[in-house]
Amino acid sequence: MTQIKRIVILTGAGISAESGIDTFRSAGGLWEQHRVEDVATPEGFARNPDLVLNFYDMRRAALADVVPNAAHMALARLQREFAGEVLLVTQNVDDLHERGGSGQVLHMHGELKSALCTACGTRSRWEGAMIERPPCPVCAAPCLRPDVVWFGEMPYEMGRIYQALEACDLFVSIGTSGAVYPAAGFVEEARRAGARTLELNLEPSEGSRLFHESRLGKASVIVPEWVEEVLGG
Ligand code: BV8
Repeated sequence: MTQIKRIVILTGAGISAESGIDTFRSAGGLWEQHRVEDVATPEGFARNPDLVLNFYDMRRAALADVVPNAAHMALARLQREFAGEVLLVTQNVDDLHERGGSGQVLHMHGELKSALCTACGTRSRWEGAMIERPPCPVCAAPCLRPDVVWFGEMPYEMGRIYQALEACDLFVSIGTSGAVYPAAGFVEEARRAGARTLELNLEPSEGSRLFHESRLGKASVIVPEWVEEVLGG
């Protein structure tokens, strides 16, 4: 394999599944319990803010009951030990990559542990519930919403992500169904830039045929194996 210097990794809900966090599209997953339109769109939030605040309050509180798994730890090891550059982009809003030891994590769809003030636009670290309409830490307005990117909203740091995709030698997609854009299109950007593309997933994603290589299995097994390979351990 030619010398790999720059790796871009994209993770989705599948990497947190074995930690006990529901994915979106598996049976009984998050989207089966709620209609996307009701809980993950600005229109749903405007229509019924309590429903949405509760949905995210529950998911934020549930973070206390889960721990990172071997896949999160393996990616943190890769970031520590790989001689080249690693950009870890996640679609997940949980904090398991950070708790698994990853220093730099790019949450393109925001984070449960962040609050966005709809009055002053400030994003603040946030641990508690929002249902009681707590004051914004900066402007004190009772206007906090989950700092999560809903459907129809622009994901964060797209410029930085596309720059990294254009410059990478290897793009690895882990635990995502490839159902949501623009993340689902990253594999094509990487191929256009001449990068090798690898998918590590429990089952073939919607974009599987776009990857040079696709390995099927549980993230807690195949991600540490792949990291071991890359580090030449
Ligand atoms: C935007 C945060 C533009 C919220 C999320 C028609 C065509 C194309 C696009 C569109 C279209 N109509 C609308 C759009 C755009 C839309 C979109 O893509 N819709 C889809 C449904 C067609 N996208 C957007 O709206 C995005 N914004 O386009 O903005 C724009 C332009 C100008 C100006 C303004 C805006 C924003 C989308 C972000 C939505 N927010 N999450 C929250 O978390 O509550 S989406 C959410 O679902 C995730 O973040 C992720 O992105 C997405 C997919 O979820 P996955 O992570 O992949 O999880 P899933 O359950 O689907 O799959 C899990 C996978 O893991 C499976 O494959 C499974 O096999 C595997 N797995 C399970 N267990 C394991 C495992 N793998 C390994 N090991 C295991 N143990």
